[in-house]
Amino acid sequence: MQNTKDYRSGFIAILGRPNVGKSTLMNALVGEKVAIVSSRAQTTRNRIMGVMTRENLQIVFMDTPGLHTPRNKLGQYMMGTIKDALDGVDAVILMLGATDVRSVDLEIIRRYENLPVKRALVVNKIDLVNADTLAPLLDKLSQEKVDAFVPISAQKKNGLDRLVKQLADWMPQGPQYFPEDMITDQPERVIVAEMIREKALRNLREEIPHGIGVEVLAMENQGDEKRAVTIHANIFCEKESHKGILIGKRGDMLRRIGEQARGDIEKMLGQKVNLQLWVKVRPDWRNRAEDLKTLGYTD
Ligand SMILES: Nc1nc2c(ncn2[C@@H]2O[C@H](COP(=O)(O)OP(=O)(O)OP(=O)(O)O)[C@@H](O)[C@H]2O)c(=O)[nH]1
Ligand SMILES: [Mg+2]
Repeated sequence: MQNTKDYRSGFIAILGRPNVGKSTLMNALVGEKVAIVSSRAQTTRNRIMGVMTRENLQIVFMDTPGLHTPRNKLGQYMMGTIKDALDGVDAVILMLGATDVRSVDLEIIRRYENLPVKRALVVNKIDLVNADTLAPLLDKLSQEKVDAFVPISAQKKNGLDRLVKQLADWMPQGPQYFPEDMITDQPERVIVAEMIREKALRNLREEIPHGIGVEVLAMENQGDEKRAVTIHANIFCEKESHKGILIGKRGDMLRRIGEQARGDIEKMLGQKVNLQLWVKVRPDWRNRAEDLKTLGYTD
């Protein structure tokens, strides 16, 4: 651990509407996938820490669920995690997507105007907008009262060096909080559940993805490299009809989700994986305290 006067460190929360690319940015900065990503709004449900360690610098990022008006207890929990994420931060990233700037994005910028920390306005997904449209858009957004204005593409990794340089300048002198090889605070069991949920989000349509929750029940033989890790997990959904779609014809859908998740999990654990998935119907689980607790959505 370093602790010299040259060392800078601090905490930064990433805030913004659902689907603007907050988790994509955090993964790009950390250099590994610590938060799942999907084209569905409200993918992230927890505050997820991602640690970026560079020479004489450590920034601890807090990825947060997309800001929205909650419609159930899960949504209320998600919005609560944002308050927690802001506790003790040195700076915030306010993110919006260049393809879809709405008045609520600007309201969000104003909502955090009085935070006594540095604020960076980050316009993401610039790779999706042609130059003629982008120039006036950036011109307009750069009028906002923030401490830095940085257009990026988190996916193509454009503009990230400039962003990191700006954020590093804002970090106070401080200790290296976490060891160099630590990239997140999420336990492996939680990451496994998230990887399964990500594949469900990517393969399912319409309202079903929002009602999906994953509980990892057990991970057997972990660390025993000669054997496969056997992982048992429940996928929760809200209706009998959703269960049918989730399982698919002759189990096709569940098999596809399982195979895709298994690939990611094997890479992370460095071990062969035998994934056993079960589908459970839990009506209205997003409003039920017991179920929310089972799925880890409690403080
Ligand atoms: N083309 C392009 N797509 C991007 C970029 N950044 C993110 N995306 C895509 O945008 C979608 C949403 O990305 P996420 O990182 O999950 O967004 P988020 O803000 O974390 O969303 P929530 O967790 O729902 O709040 C995904 O399909 C990403 O692949 C980018 O710079 N360019
Ligand atoms: Mg996210």
